[in-house]
Amino acid sequence: MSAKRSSTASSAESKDQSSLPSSPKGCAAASKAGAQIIVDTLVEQGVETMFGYLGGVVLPLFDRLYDAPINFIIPRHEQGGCHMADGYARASGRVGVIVVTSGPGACNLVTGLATAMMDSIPIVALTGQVRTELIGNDAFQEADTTGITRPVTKHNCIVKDVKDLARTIREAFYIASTGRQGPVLVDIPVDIQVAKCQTDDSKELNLPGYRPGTKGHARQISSAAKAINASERPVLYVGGGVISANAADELRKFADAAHIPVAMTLLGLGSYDQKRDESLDMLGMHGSAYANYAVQECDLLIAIGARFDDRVTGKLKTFAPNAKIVHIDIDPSSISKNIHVDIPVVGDAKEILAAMVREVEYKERADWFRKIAQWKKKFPFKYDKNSGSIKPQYVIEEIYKQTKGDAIITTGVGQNQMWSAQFYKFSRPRQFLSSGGLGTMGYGLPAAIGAQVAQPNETVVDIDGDHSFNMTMTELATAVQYKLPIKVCILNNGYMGMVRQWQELFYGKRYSCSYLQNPNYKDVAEALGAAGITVDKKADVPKAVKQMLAEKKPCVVDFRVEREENVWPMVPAGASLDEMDGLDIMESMA
Ligand SMILES: Cc1ncc(C[n+]2csc(CCOP(=O)(O)OP(=O)(O)O)c2C)c(N)n1
Ligand SMILES: [Mg+2]
Repeated sequence: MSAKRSSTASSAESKDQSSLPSSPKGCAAASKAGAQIIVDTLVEQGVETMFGYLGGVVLPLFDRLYDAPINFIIPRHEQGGCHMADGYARASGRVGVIVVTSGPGACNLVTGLATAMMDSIPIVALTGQVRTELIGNDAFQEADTTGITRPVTKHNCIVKDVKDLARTIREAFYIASTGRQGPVLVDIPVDIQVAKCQTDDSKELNLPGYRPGTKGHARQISSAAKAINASERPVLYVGGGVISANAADELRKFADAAHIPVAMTLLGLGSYDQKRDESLDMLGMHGSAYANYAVQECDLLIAIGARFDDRVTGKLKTFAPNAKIVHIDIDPSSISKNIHVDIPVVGDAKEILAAMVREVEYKERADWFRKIAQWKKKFPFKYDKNSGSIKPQYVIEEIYKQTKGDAIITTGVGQNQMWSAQFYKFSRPRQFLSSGGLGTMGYGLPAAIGAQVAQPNETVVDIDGDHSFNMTMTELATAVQYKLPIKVCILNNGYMGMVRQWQELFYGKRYSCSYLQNPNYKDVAEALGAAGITVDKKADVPKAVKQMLAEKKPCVVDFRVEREENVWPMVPAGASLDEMDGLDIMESMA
């Protein structure tokens, strides 16, 4: 998988680069070209795998990658590559790296960067840029990459002097992976890649304005612990920040020590074992009734690494109306942003939970846990098991059963995503990879590829929607090329199902433009060199899942599921968390 086998440079483009100046003013003894400095700094940062796509102004860099000890994965579209870097980062906890060319290459990154930004995923994106002297001239394939990506990156910059290159890349890794993590983009004009300079081995960072704190304030930790000890009905509301902080162990110890039930956001799934009695599973718009009721009735809500997103809170005014709110977060700007917080604790969740566990007391809270058990019994996630058609929830349960709950799951966006969150029970962090904040259709397949690259020994299953899959399905060719045995389960309802559900419920069943004709996915899979299976009978589901799991090639299974199934429960947009639709429908099911 080295760049050696994959890179092909056109001689015309190569010639163009060779005419570039090689030693800028102000650089002492010329020793290393910028492109080599980039590669050496990536290796120094521990990069073993990266994703990216060729183009004129990154040819000097790709030439140096030819001999580099770095695995290189070439997607079929830069958006796919960025989601791969994102899936790699989420599955491994490391920084995902992507390199693309200027103009169209950089523009194609925008959706991937915004996806990573909204979900706080560490990515370093390197983009080629036209020669420094041409910037602003509307040169061929010039785009204002830093301007375009400023709102969708944690930080970005352009390197205008080769002497700054190594330090800038080190800083990019540092910024991406510390504090509230996120994507960082470094734009590198082609002349800077060619220019030679003595390297800067000092490894010193120059970031006076960026000092993310990690230790929570001791007094704030004590007041939070005091509030917990005084609480009769506490609930933990846990987000993706706990996974980013690698704090799942500390969370379990803390929840056990203080005896508090745990509700998770979509991105928080996996931070606490859902098989445990104290798990309330997911909260929010399509969360469990028991999580939502518990939040509405709690007297203390302890948010950790979560940001009070509207899909979680419903109507803000009536969210957790009886609760004092503790908010533990690394990002001070998220404190009291959407909702007033009574006790903020700013810092790293791992350290804060480890400190807080020493100050909390175990309390039985028998009435509270009894009430929760009743809600859990009365309102489990449910679907009609007696239906003759293939219910999408049944497919997910079967995948759960046959993977023994141990697969890495990625998703598209829509109903497929919500059912995956509801019906696959996650037990460990970095097991569920989904675009939560931006809600990017097309994320599932490339993210699965990135996850499989990061975790070659795990089973990686993309549970996808037909239309989500349509958006990036060309990446199946990437999975085939790199022999990545990912599984894709398309819950094929023919519809933009989640959109159709809203049209059914809120637009009088006027299904305006939410239906598209799909290709035969088995044929698509086979044409791209993968295995393909079509399932149109309920009885064939277990056999197909078994065959898929045994398949050595990438495998696509087209499950022709019930077309007009809905996701329940549902808190309509703008309603209070306890105003859930569909509970009666769920209760009436066997
Ligand atoms: C890139 C993008 N475009 C549009 C949307 C809006 N949207 C949200 S869900 C959805 C339908 C998804 O359809 P499908 O992938 O088939 O999933 P289903 O809901 O049927 O499971 C759409 C269009 C989106 N989230 N992302
Ligand atoms: Mg669909």
